[in-house]
Amino acid sequence: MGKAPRDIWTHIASTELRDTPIDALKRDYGGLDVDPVYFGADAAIPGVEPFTRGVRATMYANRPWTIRQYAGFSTAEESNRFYRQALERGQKGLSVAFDLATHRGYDSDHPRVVGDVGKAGVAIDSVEDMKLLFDGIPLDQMSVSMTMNGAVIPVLAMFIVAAEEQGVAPEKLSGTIQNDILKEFMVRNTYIYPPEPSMRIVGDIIAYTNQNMPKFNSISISGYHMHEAGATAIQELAYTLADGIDYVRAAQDRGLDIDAFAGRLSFFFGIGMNFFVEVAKLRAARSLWAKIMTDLGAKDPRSKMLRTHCQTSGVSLTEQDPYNNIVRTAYEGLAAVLGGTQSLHTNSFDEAIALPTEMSSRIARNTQLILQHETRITDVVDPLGGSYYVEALTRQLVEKAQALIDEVQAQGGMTQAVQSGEPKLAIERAAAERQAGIDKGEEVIVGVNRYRLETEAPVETLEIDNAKVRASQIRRLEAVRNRRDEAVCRSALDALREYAAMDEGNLLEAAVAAARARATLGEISQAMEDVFGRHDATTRVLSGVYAASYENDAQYAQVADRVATFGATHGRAPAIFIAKMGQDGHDRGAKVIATAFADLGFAVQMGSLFETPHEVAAHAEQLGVDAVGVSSLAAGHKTLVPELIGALRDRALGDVAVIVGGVIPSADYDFLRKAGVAEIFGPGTNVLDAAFSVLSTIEGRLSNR
Ligand code: MLC
Ligand code: 5AD
Repeated sequence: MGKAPRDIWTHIASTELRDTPIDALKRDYGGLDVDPVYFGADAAIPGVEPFTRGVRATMYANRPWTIRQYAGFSTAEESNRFYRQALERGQKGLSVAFDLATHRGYDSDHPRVVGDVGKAGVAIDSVEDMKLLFDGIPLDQMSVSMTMNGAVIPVLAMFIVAAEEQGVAPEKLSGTIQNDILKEFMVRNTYIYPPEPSMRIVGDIIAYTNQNMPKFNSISISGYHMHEAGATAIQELAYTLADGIDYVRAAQDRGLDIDAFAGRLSFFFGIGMNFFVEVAKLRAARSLWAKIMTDLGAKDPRSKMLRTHCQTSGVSLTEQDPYNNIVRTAYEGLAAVLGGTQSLHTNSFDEAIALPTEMSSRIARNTQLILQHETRITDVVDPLGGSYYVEALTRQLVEKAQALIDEVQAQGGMTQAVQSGEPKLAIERAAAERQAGIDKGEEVIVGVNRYRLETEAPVETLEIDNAKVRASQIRRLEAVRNRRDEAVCRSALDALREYAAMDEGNLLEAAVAAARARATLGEISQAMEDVFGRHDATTRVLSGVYAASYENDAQYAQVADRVATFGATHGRAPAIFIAKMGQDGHDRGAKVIATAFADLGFAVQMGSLFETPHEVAAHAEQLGVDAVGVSSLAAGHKTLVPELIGALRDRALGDVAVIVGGVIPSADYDFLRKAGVAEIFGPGTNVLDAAFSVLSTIEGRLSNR
């Protein structure tokens, strides 16, 4: 006879509760009696494999999820000040956002990152910066998540050394390093090295943390960025778990025992507006992972627990009527919690405009504090368990994601699939279809394609003077280089290069020595680049997807006709070059525009990621385009766009129309127009309207010639 579900649950719950009696979790809501958990006939038990109902028996009734807001901007001092205030005001864990220069392994004085330093996150060049970042924050007590993938070796090494110099040994460090490179090649684009050495780095980090940092989560296997790039729930689930399989195999291949490291693998999902689907997605993820890990040989239940962080969706938020975003984020946060997340970031309402201000981040944090302290939803474990609808959705997601995982496995796993580019294209297809649905009004976005305001009141935004940040970083870099023992630093870097070349030794271990000797992030990164090289991805543009979504649509036909008329008049199609400049790898918008414009009849060329303004101007000249469309989502526009316009003028291409799209605060519109930008399109722009408008601009310029 098996034990009754409630008895099994009680047993596990008692260990989680230690000295607290279970009855302490009971609640009285004004005469209503509430238990910490409810069971149905199906015997699914929270805290028991396959963990569909949650990885802990007691979940939030014993310990609420961690309020962990992702943040970072400008210098280490400024970010440190921001963290300390957030912690005083109710935040429970830290989560560091680095700037794109750091992500891509460049010191702040590198010529390719002039527009990026301190912009989308905090600039970190050396251990000295890292120490300032955590000044006054005891690293043996605070769990710290670091979103770092490309430059993961120098950043984790600097974190370890900063803690060491704070008197905290590695075994005391708790936190998470994202260290998920496969999704970088697919959607997030902050890779540095080619896939193969990149996978070695992931393995080295799992091995090092397994040995030296038992409380540290070695990886955060992320679906969030796929979600943001437009993936469906099935794609997000399947590709993320399939990435997880490859990481486990990579660690097993180097002789690690699965039960030794698997308990420190963690996950990260995006939570959008399709409320019940998002709840079911987390439940399905746990159940799928438990089975996958069993199949891979795990025995310890802890190895089979999918523990996850969640972040509400950035793409679901709008530039128009931005206060609506507070409401959206609250619902998304609720879905993450009802899905059983361990840790959560709720976005700020000014997301589609700029980095959060102190005010908008307070509201975002309070959204979680209100969920935890006022709504009473923490009292009962998995309150949606047993809902006919949620259970049915969960089962369907399990089945369909499993089918896609099987497909990926049949093709040799995710490392292979990523190199073929198939998953990336599948996600881009889903993104283009979704955009068409929004443009056609089939999917309603309040304040954007329905109930739009005639005039928008501007909101205050955070502005970072990146020239100032860069100058101060350069000063500190010089001081670090002047003060260090050059010979010690060189020999540490040589050892690291040697480890890379010999395919032997642990790269993180070597980097810790280099960081201690005050080698900079750029130098540590370069030592490995000397051996591994820098990855150069080819950009592919889909065709036909946008057009297919618009079959028999009158407005679409009208715009396509006008493009055709242009062709008849000029003997060629209107030509546009779509550019991504600086280290900003957010390419969903650029890809959607490229696909749509090409389908409408434009001659579209898309540049590679990470180009400089001068490289873009050279392409524009070579291709003889009418317009350059710049997509900017990482706040580099005020530096990079004027530079581009200057470079075009230098080539006597002053009448090529420069068009900017992406996340641009309205306060910058004037600045950009004065610099010579012809048109600016923010988030929420209808793509057909944009195409029409761009065509008119091009025609206007041609008739003025
Ligand atoms: C939890 N605990 C319990 C319990 N619930 N104990 C008893 N009863 C319960 N009910 C214990 C846990 O076992 C653990 O201890 C401790 O409490 C902490 O709980 P946790 O659940 O592990 O939470 P946390 O420490 O917050 O870890 C969550 C995580 C981790 C595992 C998901 O990986 C994490 O914090 N991830 C955050 C990732 C992140 O912030 N990413 C930002 C990405 S932004 P013990 O001893 O077992 O550890 C991004 C954007 C971009 O990527 O693109 O730039
Ligand atoms: N500070 C706060 N939030 C950030 N995000 C990205 N960078 C930062 C930062 N520096 C959030 C946004 C974005 C998601 C990837 O993370 O919500 O959509």
